[in-house]
Amino acid sequence: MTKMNLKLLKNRAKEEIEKVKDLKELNEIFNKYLGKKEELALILRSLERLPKTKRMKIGKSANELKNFLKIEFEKKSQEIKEKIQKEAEEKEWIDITVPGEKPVLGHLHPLTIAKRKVEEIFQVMGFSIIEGPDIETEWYNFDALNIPKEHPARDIWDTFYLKNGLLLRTHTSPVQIRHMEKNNPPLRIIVPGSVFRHEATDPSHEFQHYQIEGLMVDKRISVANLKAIIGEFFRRFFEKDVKFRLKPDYFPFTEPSFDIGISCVICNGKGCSVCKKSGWLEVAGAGMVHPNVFKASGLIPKDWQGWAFGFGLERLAMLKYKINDIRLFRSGDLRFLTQF
Ligand code: FA5
Repeated sequence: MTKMNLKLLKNRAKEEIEKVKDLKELNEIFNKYLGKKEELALILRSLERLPKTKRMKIGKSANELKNFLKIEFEKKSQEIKEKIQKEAEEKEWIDITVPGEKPVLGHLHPLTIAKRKVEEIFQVMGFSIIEGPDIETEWYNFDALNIPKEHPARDIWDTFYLKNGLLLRTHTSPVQIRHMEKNNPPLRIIVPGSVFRHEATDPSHEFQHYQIEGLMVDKRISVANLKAIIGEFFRRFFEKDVKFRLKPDYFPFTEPSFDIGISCVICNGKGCSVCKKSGWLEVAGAGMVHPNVFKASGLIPKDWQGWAFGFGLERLAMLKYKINDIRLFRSGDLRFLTQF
């Protein structure tokens, strides 16, 4: 073994280390040169057989080479690791100044917004919110409301009958009876809920819509109370003074009965396509609770007076948001829904 051999070994190792591309390859070369049974180890072990002076000289050079190679391997290993990290950083680079993409969030349906507004207004005026079943008996939907079998009013409130004799309620008025059966006056309730009708659809009619029933019962309740509450409700719902009127109408469960109309909020009562040029829009039925309704609920008619109303929630929302076709509410059309 000569110094010359060590120099050749050093150059060969240097060259190979330089060419290395990854840590696996580097590890293989490390073992090749510095492994226990490999070239340099063998050289160091063979020194024992050399004369002392030569052994010292060659031994020193071999140890220097060993240290040199260790440093070279370490340098190369560091270089490869930095390269890997740099490449990863370049790949995963994030520009934290780029504006973020907003997640698409849903929002409340316009009918829910309107319903909550109505509920809030009546709650502030001391009304409780009561619910009743969508599937009703004929008794609650008709008979108890003074609409016996063969009464012509059953035709205008025709509905969907289930096979078991039950039906989908046509209005929220059955909840008047259900509530009065279980609660003694004085009463002040509103009843929001779905109702169903066997009816063709058009821009202002759906076969399913929401109603808000109102009921107030006490000792001395009159149409004046009805007018005052409704006037206050309109003012708060439309956030402006709204002209409204009670027009005589007929409902079997109220006497006298009215149609509640408001001055068209779209044309300010001048007459437009929405109000069919009349300047008025019918939004609810109402009246003084009929004695037969008290009787059917188990109350003595001469002891109590009360009024009731039934608003169409869609009609209210159409007027508030200036929507000209009721069918848009359940169309699922996002162009419509995202406006709210
Ligand atoms: C009734 O349903 C009565 N129960 C209202 C009532 C309650 C009267 C208490 C007296 C005392 P009517 O069928 O007119 O009445 O409906 C009431 C309101 O619901 C209407 O003024 C209208 O705003 C709305 N409405 C009625 N039919 C439809 C329909 N097909 N599509 C959308 N809204 C409707």
